Amino acid sequence: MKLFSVNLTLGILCCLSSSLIQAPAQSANQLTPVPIQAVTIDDSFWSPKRKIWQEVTIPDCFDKFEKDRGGALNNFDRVRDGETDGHAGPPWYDGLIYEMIRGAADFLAAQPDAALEKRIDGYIARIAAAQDKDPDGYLNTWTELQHPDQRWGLNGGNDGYQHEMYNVGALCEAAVHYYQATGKTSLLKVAVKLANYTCDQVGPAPKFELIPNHAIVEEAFGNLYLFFREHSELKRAMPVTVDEQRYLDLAQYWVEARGHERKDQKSFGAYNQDHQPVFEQQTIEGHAVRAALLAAGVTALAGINGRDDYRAAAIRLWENMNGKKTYVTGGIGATAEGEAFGNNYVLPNDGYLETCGAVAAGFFDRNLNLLTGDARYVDALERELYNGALAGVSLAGNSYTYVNPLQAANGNSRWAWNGCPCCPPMFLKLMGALPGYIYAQDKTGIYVNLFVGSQAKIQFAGQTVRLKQTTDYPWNGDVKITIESAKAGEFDLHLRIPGWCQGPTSPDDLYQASNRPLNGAAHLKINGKPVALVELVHGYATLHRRWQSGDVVQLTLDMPVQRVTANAQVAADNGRIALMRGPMVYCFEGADNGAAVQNLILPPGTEFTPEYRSNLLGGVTILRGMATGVFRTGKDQVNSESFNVTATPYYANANRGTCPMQVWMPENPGSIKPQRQE
Ligand code: FUB
Ligand code: ZN
Repeated sequence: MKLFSVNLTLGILCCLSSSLIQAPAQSANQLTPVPIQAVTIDDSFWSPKRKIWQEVTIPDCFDKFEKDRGGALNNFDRVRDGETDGHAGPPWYDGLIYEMIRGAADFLAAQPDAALEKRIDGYIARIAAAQDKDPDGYLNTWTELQHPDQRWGLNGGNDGYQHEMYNVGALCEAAVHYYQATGKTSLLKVAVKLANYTCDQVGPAPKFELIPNHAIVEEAFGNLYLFFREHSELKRAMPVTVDEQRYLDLAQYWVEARGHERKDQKSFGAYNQDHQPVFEQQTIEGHAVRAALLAAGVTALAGINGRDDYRAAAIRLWENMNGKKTYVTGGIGATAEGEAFGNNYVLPNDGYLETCGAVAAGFFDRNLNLLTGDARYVDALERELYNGALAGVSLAGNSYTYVNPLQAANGNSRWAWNGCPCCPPMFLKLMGALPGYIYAQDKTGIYVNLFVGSQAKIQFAGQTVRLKQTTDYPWNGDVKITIESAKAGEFDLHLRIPGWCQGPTSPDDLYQASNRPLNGAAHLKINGKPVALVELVHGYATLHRRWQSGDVVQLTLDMPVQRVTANAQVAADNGRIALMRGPMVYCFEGADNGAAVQNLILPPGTEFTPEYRSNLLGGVTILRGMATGVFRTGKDQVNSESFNVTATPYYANANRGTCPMQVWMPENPGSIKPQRQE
């Protein structure tokens, strides 16, 4: 356990008696999420963005899905009408529509929107009508229209491409989220019919021995199990018998059958995490989205079945991913070939980094925080939320990225639509879920995981605890939490102290801030009186007291501009630094710095000053400082000049046309090949 700071003065000692920061009596335990409906976000950073995503992005994506290549929604109508050809889009289009519904449902849960709900109800009616065409409740429009005799990739089908179990998983997620948002069971009825049919068909022999070609359904079936365990009254309303144990059994089969011979399916190899049994896999391999979603599923299942082999596998995969294969922005999946993880520490700055990868990693992080109660996983989630994933949608909300490199000599560009538009739905799923990620709870306490202005009503120990959080995070590290409980109550309040302000944790960390403060970077007050941060428990400062209505906790996280270096084994970043402030990773764009971005060096000791600009990029804190531009002026002549330069948050890159962009900057001229000055 890491000592954070010791700061005992006389005054502080007095208040320690009533607000003791405790060491844990037991190891970290599993956390329970606080549902979206219990949290209202009111935040200067997130609220305007969430409004754009709800009012612009969701309709934009649905409009584009409706029109794309004959219409993703029309696929359901074609099946309903008995057509036998003409599927629009790839086989995973059904899944992307379901993912859109899940994402939109979470936004609806936070902010009701009658027009959006009506639109989704219309889609659900078309989905249900397509399913009604099949006596078994099978529903996968690509297979039904193009290869009706090749369900599950059998009879010579292509189970690497068909995505049927992926589609089933996305449907189950959407159904549960739509019920939670609206109380409507329409999509749930479709989902259970298809889930039951899948359980009838797939599993250990004599059923078809098959695993999904793309993970998602492992966690989805685990959650469907939990959902019906907690809502047994809904089973009566379902059109088929619900035995939720079957969903859990099949989810576990899908994890445990990987890396083993299956009579009905050839191995997918490492591409689809099928090269070794999951519990033996030491490193995270293959297609990054599949791998992170599988690991998220293994984590979720560990929370349900309590099994150590699941838990250990999840932690092992995360350690490898986070410690050796994740970019400073949170991006994963370095190589375009197979959209895959590269080898340990191979993190080229012009890497692939699909938006879906950052989102999937965020889900994995979040599940591990719930499983272990450890804040380090929220540090990783936060990295995704403010950087790698957030970059995926333009500030206007209607154009998108598929890849998110950290260096683009000719600039990143955003597309209006893509042949594989998988990223916007994944983005909406993560950002839709945000209200439910801010807080968590266990039997004895409440956890403040994210610093987001919000009000929460948390059912805790027989009462409703009301919390109000106010903050200008991520631009400012002041966080105020007011307890607005109806009655006094004794409980722990756990505040995450982010890794970025704790100082280096180990020399092997993938990223370290060279000027990161070791001590005194976080300060606490309760009702105006300083409280010593003696030690952190699993990354949290734990405050135990009998809380009264009106109690105020103030957390101040110092936010110096930090020069971050990568582990020396990351060859791509040797001699380079990245700038961070708080959770935010910065980049240098041509829009501010001219085409000279690749010629800039930031010598050691260069100071950067934060300045908030309300009229830039929707309101951002920029970093201003001096850099040295190094240019070739003749065959062997190199000139250097000092420049005022501006760094902007990475997430906002590629919003001002296409221009060069770079995150990792050299510290000395030896690390670059100077270009000719234009
Ligand atoms: O296979 C479905 C989606 O398409 C994946 O998640 C993305 O990586 C893209 O390949
Ligand atoms: Zn994607």
